[in-house]
Amino acid sequence: MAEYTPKPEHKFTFGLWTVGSRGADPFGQPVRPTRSPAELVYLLGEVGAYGVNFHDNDLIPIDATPAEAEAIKKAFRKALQDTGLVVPMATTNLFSDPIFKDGAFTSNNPKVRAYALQKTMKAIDLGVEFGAKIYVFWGGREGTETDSSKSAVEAIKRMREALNFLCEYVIDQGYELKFALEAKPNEPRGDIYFPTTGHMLAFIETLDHPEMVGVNPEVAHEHMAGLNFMHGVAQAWEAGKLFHIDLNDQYPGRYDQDFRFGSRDIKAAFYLVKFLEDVGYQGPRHFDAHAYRTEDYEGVKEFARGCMRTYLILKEKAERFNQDPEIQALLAEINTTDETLSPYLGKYSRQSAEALKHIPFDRLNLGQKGLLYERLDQLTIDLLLGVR
Ligand code: GCO
Ligand code: MN
Ligand code: MN
Repeated sequence: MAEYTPKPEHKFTFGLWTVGSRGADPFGQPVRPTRSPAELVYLLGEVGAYGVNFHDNDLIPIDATPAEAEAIKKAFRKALQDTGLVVPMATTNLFSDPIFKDGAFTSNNPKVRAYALQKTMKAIDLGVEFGAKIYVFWGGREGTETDSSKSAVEAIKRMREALNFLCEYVIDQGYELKFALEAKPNEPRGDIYFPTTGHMLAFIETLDHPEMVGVNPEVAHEHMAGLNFMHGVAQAWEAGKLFHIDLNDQYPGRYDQDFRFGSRDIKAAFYLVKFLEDVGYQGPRHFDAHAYRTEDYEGVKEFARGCMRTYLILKEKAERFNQDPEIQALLAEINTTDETLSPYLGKYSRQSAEALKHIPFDRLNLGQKGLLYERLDQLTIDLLLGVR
């Protein structure tokens, strides 16, 4: 039995805001004391993570003096050196400060939009200073409670303008940085623009530098919308746009739970891990989740270890699925080939279209044939439940 020990090659990362979450919620105060960014890096080093990500203000408080900022950066840098952790991704907090109460890049107020650009440029500089290669945009406040307040079309145009501006900034600075857009349907806004990964993928193609921009899909965000997360990830992958991924778990139809990866829907988590491993996704596996509010920092470590352990267990299960003779025999039987039909199933030609119109098909027989999926699914369940 494998040990499920996290190693650097697994690229397991956590945000400062994840293990640093103090457990506050809309109904209750923080339950855990503040830990400094450097202390959180040591915690992540202890549990075996590969990297740490941050929002500008997770590292440097929004009203820190230059001297305070330098001291924090120094301690953080030392913690990175001591632990060997890297910073693969950085992002901007464009949602906590009251100035962003009606959005940042999509705000109706040009002063707010300009400030959001300024804050993001500085945050990009900070991320790059620590080696970030991926820059995430999560528009937590880019939305509405009342649609009488804003034009939804104008909001899209403003978002495009901001991203085009920031792509040019990155190019102009000579940074080696890619953007990853993260969709979420709601929370904290009543409705957030670009609610799913699919919306983001369509939007990216309208940007001036689509090659610099991909997506950062998050399990919880697509589950909140009742969607199949892996399908969205597959579409992003197929489009060459899976730059980053946020792993956690979530019951559909509930508040934003940010549970430990794989703690809710093991089957969905399995298909996701299997997908990422089968296609050879090389990016970070970022756990954007936090420990239950019931926990102290020992519980936070259990939470972080659990995210990585579950991923590695599911990775092993995926390998077993791929090697299981009975499962593979069923798959071979399901995925039939028929050379005589290949001329019609590829690219269109007038000739093949005309010929296809005259091919006889045994429609009734094809419709009656059972497809073996019950057996296949039960074998998958047996495997996941450890009796296979
Ligand atoms: C959320 C989001 C955030 C973002 C983060 C990085 O639901 O709050 O998932 O955690 O991922 O701001 O951009
Ligand atoms: Mn989230
Ligand atoms: Mn996220």
